[in-house]
Amino acid sequence: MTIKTGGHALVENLIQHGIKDLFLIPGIQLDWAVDALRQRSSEINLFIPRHEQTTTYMADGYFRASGQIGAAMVVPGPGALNTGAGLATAYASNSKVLFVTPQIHSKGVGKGYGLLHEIKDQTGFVAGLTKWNAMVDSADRIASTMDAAFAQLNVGRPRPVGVEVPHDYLQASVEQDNERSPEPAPVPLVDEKLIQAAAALINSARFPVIYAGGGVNNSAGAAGLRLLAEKIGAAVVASDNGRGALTDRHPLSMNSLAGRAVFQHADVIVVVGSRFIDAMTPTASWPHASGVRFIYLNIDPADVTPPRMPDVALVGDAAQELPRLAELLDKRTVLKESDALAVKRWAQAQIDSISPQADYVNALRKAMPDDAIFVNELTQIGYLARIAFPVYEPHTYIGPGYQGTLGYGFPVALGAAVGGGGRRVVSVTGDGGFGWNLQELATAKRYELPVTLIVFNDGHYGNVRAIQRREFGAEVAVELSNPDFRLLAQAFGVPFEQVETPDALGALVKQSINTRGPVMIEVKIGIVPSPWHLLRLQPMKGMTGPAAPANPLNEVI
Ligand SMILES: Cc1ncc(C[n+]2csc(CCOP(=O)(O)OP(=O)(O)O)c2C)c(N)n1
Repeated sequence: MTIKTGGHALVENLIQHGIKDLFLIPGIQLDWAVDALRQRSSEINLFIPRHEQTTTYMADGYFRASGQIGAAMVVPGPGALNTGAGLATAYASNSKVLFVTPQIHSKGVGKGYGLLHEIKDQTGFVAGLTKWNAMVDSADRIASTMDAAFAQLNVGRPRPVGVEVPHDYLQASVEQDNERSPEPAPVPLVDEKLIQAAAALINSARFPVIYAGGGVNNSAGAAGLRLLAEKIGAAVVASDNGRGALTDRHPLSMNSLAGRAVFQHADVIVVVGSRFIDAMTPTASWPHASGVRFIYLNIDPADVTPPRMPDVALVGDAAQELPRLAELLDKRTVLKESDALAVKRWAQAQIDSISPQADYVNALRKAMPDDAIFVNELTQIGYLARIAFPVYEPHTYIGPGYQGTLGYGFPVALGAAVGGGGRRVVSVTGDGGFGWNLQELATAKRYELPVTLIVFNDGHYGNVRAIQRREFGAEVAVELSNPDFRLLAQAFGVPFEQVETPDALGALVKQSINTRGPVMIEVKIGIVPSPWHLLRLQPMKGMTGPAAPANPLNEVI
């Protein structure tokens, strides 16, 4: 069969690979692809946000809510550059994002003529933000290059992939590309001897503890994780990306603060699907001290290398390997349920001392059904929410990963709303971070996306201000001139409320759950206490607070 243009070949390929929703901003180099999309509009829905950065953010949110590939397409050069923060966040969060951008004319690439939207080394930019990238080298090879991109998306560690297509290829007539790439090979099983070595280490341990990262959610390893934890009755400590892999209703499921209490007694730590790297220093998240042995299970061989020092390194898929490991373990109860609950209460008491943040987080959790999606941000309530917001199902808690991208939350929430199958998405943000994407109120309204947007307004880049005051005793460059948020929401046709208490916020969020379309809530807030000494397995340098109460496990282990 002859396909008319490269644009048709591209769109045909997206449809063949199951892409049903596409986040797109058009422009001249994409015209032939976009017209092909128009012709196939009953098969692919187009979402057209108001800034190119939102295309990759939405694709990321779409993947995180649905587990399905999120696809984004923009023009080259400045258009592609605009998507950078979204791609970086998707990369840091292990999201399957397909990024497609044209190139300038194939005969001009790399020549520096200054063709429309030309930038030096666009391919280097795409390569730097993806796990795999390719530039289509002839119009007839659009489909096979896209096949290769999908093969990469569907195997190994989930991360964005990028394809560049010179725009003349999209306009050219092309033959059906018969040289199609083969399906990806499944991830091989870990050698049985290594699984046995890991099992022997766990069986001989006095107090093994499990640490679960985003890899467990990504590989649908939740069932295997639960099997492993329940077989030996060991605590499961979740990283930010790993939240929800084991429901927080489970007595053994712990946040990183509770994790401190169990890690202090651990002699074997099983790290599953996590980079396990401290946020600010190039060291492991917990010291490889003498007397503590480590087992790492990760799909990416790079993540079992130094500074981690595995006693046993398993390179494989958590979903495949966790049941194999659980099978070889002796049934026992490492941590009694009553002791696990005592640890959780110990952590909760410290969380509850951070007011009003804890009250806001509690109000949100109470107002949201288990399957609603919470998109966290870098804001005062959001920091505490990393440990204070209980997560009950995989894929219902979204954070920015190690990228810590201010402003990512609202646009990612919009994508999560598209991919979430009608579930409500609650997006919290500071007034500073919201400023990155005010214009996307238009996108929320246009597609009537089920997003409850909560803006905590303290008139400042509050976290930066808090650090400046602590470190330097003075503040600079942190004051904001905000619009009147009520008028802003009205201008976009988005329903708006303003509140000043946790109870009032909870009531509005609850009411919003069954509302159609977006709702915006502004919460007026002042200076609040720092929660930082409570975050992470080991608090960041300089983040001190009141001494923690005695570890309840000291008495019983
Ligand atoms: C892309 C990006 N730019 C800048 C920062 C640095 N940063 C971290 S928090 C913050 C201030 C956030 O202010 P706001 O959104 O108002 O939240 P608040 O702390 O006031 O609650 C800034 C500028 C960042 N993390 N990411």
